[in-house]
Amino acid sequence: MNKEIKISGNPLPNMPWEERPAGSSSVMWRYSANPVIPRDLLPTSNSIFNSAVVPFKEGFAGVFRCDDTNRRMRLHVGFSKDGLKWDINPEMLVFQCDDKEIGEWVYGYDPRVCKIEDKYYVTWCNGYHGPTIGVAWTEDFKTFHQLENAFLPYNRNGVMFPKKIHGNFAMLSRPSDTGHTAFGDIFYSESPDLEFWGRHRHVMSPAPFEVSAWQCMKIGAGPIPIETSEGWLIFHHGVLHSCNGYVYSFGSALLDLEQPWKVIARSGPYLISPQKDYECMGDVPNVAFPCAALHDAHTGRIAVYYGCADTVTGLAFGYIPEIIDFTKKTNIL
Ligand code: BMA
Repeated sequence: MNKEIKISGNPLPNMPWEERPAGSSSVMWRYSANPVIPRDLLPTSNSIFNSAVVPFKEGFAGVFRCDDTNRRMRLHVGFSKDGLKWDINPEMLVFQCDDKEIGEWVYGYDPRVCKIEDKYYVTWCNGYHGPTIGVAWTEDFKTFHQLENAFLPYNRNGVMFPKKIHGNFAMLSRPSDTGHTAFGDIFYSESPDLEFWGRHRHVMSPAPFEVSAWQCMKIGAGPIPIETSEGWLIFHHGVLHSCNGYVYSFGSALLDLEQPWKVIARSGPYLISPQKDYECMGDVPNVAFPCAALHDAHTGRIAVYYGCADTVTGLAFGYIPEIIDFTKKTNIL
């Protein structure tokens, strides 16, 4: 492990962890007891996937995508002592909102949770005349205050940075169309107040097919970026359009610390692609879709939570310095 890389964040000795299996040389490896969250953890859940977790108090809290047995896409709050066994509230999350029109619930999916100073910000794909980015904050995971949607429809995969950049809140997003979008680049935006967003900058396009096919059709940011001395480490999903449909894998990239729309390096190979039964079989086969990560700044350990086949939630482990080395060594820029 490269000891010179500095990783910001607190020590997190109680995060979920398993060492790399003997004989494996993979940069990231799966939790041996995957899936960590089954589809039917709630009596009313069809599937629980593409969800967000953060350290909270002595343990962990999260906002989970739970599609119910009407197949309505909803968000639920959950808590865990160890990040593995989750207690998810059977009642859906209801946001408080001063503006009736914005606060009217239509659907919500693919949440991210980002801690900035003393608040936890939730961003999610929010139904408002099509998908756009909903934004809310909480301090206690009980009351959630919904703000204005960040962007016009259509947009998805809104991922905030864990600190202000140039004094502004910052977010990655992926402008799209009404659904199952066949294109998509990652963009960067800033806001002084979480209401007005601007200074939009282009970050990354899909890769050329002959260079890195797993990310050649569309891409989107996943977990909250991690600040390191080598740049912001991000994990992004990428999509390949096969003769049998879309295949979702994920890889990594490093963004400039001061100008995060500038990409320093981007992995050619994927880190995780759908290969296990629970990633290849389910409501949407062949999907590995990361939305959150826990990391221990002291040891460099990281645990990525990813949706599997739009049905269950999996965990994959790695060491941040090794992932950074991999990103640089396989850089396709
Ligand atoms: C994307 C989103 C994700 C989903 C993926 C695969 O467009 O809808 O929620 O995991 O498709 O179905």
